[in-house]
Amino acid sequence: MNNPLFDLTGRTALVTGSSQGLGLAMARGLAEGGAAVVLNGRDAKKLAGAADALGAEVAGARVATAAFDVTDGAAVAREVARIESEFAPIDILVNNAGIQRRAPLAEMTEAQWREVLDTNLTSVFLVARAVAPRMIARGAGKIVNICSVMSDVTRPTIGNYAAAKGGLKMLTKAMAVEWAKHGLQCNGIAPGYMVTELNRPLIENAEFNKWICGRTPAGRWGKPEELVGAAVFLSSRASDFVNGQLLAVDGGLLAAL
Ligand code: GCO
Repeated sequence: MNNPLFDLTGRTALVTGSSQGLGLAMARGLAEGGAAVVLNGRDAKKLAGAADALGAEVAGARVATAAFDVTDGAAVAREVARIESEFAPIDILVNNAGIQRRAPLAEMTEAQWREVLDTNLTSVFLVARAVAPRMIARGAGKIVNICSVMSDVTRPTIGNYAAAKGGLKMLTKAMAVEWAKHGLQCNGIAPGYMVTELNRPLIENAEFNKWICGRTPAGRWGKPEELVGAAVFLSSRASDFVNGQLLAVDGGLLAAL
């Protein structure tokens, strides 16, 4: 018997950056948990394909798509209003959209810096600023920010990404301390090294792959679906008194020297 604390039936989740990878895996998990899901990405065709696949995989799933650029404040405001009027009020917001532009800091271009900070950090402010007032008016809402182990540690060539994810850890706490009194719970998930398109160059690099499998106590890369448990927990009534926390799903990486 499933514990009703984790039941998402009747709730609607918007997951940004969910046409593939971690976002799509979490959207699929939330749908399996009973939520209606709105997939987001910039490519409407890719989104439609992901929505069709998810609808075929999860019996009875309610799936919609919203193609917009999470770094475009006007588009974000317009699309959030459309989702709420045409589909359903957003009960769960998973801010997952993220990119990598790897380069040594001393050689990093301004564009590489700004693109990563805009997509991985500023976008979360823009989307939450559009969604949170509506959740506040309803006296309830769940915001789950996909941070990273790079919110706390880093390695060479990802200084822009680490700065953004470090900032996202603190933005998550800022949301919690301002919005908890309105019935919102704002928390983060910190994935470790997961098998995604964004990491394909690393996985295919034998030396880097060996290092990660040695650096991670579980001795392996994580699978996107291994984030679903944390996403369902932080999206459900089971986390109604949890706020401003980061839940690492990293195979023990952050626990190890
Ligand atoms: C890298 C990786 C990392 C991880 C991610 C884990 O270049 O080292 O892309 O950034 O994938 O941060 O959450």
